[in-house]
Amino acid sequence: MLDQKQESKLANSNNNLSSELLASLPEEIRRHLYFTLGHFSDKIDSHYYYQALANAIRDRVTTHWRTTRKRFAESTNRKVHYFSLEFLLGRSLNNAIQNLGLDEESRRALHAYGLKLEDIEEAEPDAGLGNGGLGRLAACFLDSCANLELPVVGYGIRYEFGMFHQTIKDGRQVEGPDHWLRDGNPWEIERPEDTRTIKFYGHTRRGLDENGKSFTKWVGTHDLLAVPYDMPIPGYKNETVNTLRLWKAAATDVFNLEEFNSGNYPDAVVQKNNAEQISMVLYPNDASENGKELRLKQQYFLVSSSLQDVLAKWVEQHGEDFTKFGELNCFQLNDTHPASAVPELMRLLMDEHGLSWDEAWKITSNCMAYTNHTLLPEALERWSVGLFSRLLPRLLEIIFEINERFLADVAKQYPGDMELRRRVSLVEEGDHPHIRMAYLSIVGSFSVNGVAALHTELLKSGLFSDFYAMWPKKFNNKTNGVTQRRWLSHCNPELRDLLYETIGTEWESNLEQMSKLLPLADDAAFQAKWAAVKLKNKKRLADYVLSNTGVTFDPNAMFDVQVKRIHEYKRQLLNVLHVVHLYDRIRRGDTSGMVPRCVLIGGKAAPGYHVAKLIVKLINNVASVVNSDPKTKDMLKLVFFPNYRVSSMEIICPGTELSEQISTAGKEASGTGNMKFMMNGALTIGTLDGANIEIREQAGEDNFFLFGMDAAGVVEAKKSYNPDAIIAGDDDIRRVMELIEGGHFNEAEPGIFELLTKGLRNPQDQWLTIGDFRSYIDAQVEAEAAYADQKKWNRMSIINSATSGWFSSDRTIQQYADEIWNAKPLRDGKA
Ligand code: GL9
Repeated sequence: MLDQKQESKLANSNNNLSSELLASLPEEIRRHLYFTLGHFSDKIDSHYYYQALANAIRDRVTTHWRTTRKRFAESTNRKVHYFSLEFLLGRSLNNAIQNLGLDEESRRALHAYGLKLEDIEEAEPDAGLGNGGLGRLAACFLDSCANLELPVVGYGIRYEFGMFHQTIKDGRQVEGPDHWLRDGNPWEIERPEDTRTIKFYGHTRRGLDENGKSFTKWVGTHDLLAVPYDMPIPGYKNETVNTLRLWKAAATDVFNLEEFNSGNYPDAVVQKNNAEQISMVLYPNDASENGKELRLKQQYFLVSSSLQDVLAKWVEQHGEDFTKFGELNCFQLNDTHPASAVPELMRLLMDEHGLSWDEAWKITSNCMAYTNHTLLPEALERWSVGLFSRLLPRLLEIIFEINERFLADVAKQYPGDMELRRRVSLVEEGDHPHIRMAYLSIVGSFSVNGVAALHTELLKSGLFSDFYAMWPKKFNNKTNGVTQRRWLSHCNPELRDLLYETIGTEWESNLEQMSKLLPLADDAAFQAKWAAVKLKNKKRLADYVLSNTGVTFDPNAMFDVQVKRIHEYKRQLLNVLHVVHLYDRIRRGDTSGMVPRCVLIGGKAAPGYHVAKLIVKLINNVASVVNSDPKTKDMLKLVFFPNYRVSSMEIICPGTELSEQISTAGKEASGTGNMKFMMNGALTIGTLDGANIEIREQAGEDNFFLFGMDAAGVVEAKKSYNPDAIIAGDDDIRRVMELIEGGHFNEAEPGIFELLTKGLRNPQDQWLTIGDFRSYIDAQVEAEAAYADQKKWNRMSIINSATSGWFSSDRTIQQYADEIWNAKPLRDGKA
């Protein structure tokens, strides 16, 4: 034990520690190689050098991290807690180097060892703690919050296994584990002192305490521990470092001593394993839930540990006075996954801190805000009442009471409307009643937002119309955005340098500056530089495709890309149909107006999503036929890019010329890949869906290849949809269907694609793929005509980048801060 004097001396010396005390980067790398990693050999091993450099860079983050935390703790600004089951961070090393402005220094330091920064970066595994758009959005948001110096903490789960690793065997997806933590993670710091206890199962007990006050207790529970690991989120050259806190599950006692002493060693360890299971693996479902108990446990685990964390810090500062808690805290719920935050905050305030229902409700409903990310009805989370009552009995009681009080209000506002009460009830009645998590989120929040203009309108007029009628002011739109630091500067250094030379550097923290390119759209000299950058990026992508698939892409062909989760509504199938159409034209010698084209499709299918996996197989089969046919060789290539992830998008996106955003209108809430492509100068071929609409508005309709029905048209068309008639009446489409149905792409495995072709011909086909096919073919012809005129294409490409300013997540986050959070930066101006 230290005495007081020693303690204060130590604290003082800690205060004096700062990055200035660190040696030069090459020396720090050497020190970490030797002392931190015990790497004594002279052999150059990129794993050790990655670890050493990452540690050295992290040391340089530490001082700003500490000052930001201090500023955060002492600030009286409203604090925001971003709750998300997913943070799809990708790699951290380059991000930190870039945001700290240490690029040159790092390069020089590695050069001394004969190493290149790019090669060392490759040794870092992606942090794949998310499925797709929703998880990557959370990561872009954290970056923008740090850039804007907002007091925002991310809260999530430290999954031992991230998004599965995808390989392709005989054209089919095979899933493998993603053990991203195997070699250690230099970007996290364990904080055992902030460990929290989480309860499950048990029952509630009511009674009077010694003062005669009634209490409710959740007892007889199985408890486990939540141990936090913090990751630094550096802002862009502003000395701010925010925090992402990820929870790991652990057993309360590593060993059950009784079992252990009675000689039953294996049983003693079982408890530990059961507890740790909760943070073991990310659920790989895209936009659909499967009601698994473990998933609900994960959700509650995140919510309870994070809320306890925030409350504990509040009590440290303010004691048990919660009057201002709602005003000074805000919880942003990333979809309904963390929706149990509503009843859990109620529980903690009432059962643990002695507040009344009314006091607790006033606080809770004033600090929760909910973002909806999907319109697909099958994606709306519902949890069975039976499961809830077993796992979280006290929370269920609270949900029932929220519902009772809510329905009583509805009855007052709309007397006699029983049908309305049934529709809006938080409990879906039936043989197996369920809790509607979206409704719980709406009732418990002061703000509900969609993620693109169309999406929010559709929420208001459709899915949530009853709630919109009750509380119109709760609803608002926040169109998604992406961070230009990762999705332009970092991933496209060639374009970054051209932008530096042409319009300066301000766009890195204010993307609206990109509009300075507009006057140059027709400038021949600038166009030449623009085209040269694209060509370099296409060569880099072609190398990447070759080394990952063995297929050669010709950098002079048009690079046509669709990367995203494989899902019927995203219509990768429509893309394949078009490739088959081009293949058919080439074979028939009908190539007039056609430009050579390389098509890349990538993405993961949820392991249990049979149709999506079959689409992957079709893409691969079509690719192998097309790529091995001598007739199509110079005109058409198709690849399925395996294991699509954040770090592959960083190479794919800059090399893309045509961005495929071809979902059935009204289904894609926003999309964010569409924005990354636009920033990097790709042109979009797309439907009037999600943020495509806003992309087209910004770029101008002449600079966007539009096709297909709009959302209203889709609703209308479903009434009399007849795909067979469309196929019979259009020779191009008929020939495409004949090739696929005739088994041309599956000679060795007859019949395997029947499910897909029958789906296309089904009048009930929700995705109207055949219905949009003709219009899609025509838009592709338009794109080819534009591509054939490279001057025109370059002009359109420059205009797309120049008008992408709106799609920075800095803009999105500024709107969240102003319009929902009422949050102010921790300090004004930059250092
Ligand atoms: C999604 C929507 O489908 C996207 O359109 C949207 O851009 C993102 C972010 O708001 O959210 N909702 C959703 O469940 N996913 C999305 O991408 N799915 C995955 O993240 C896999």
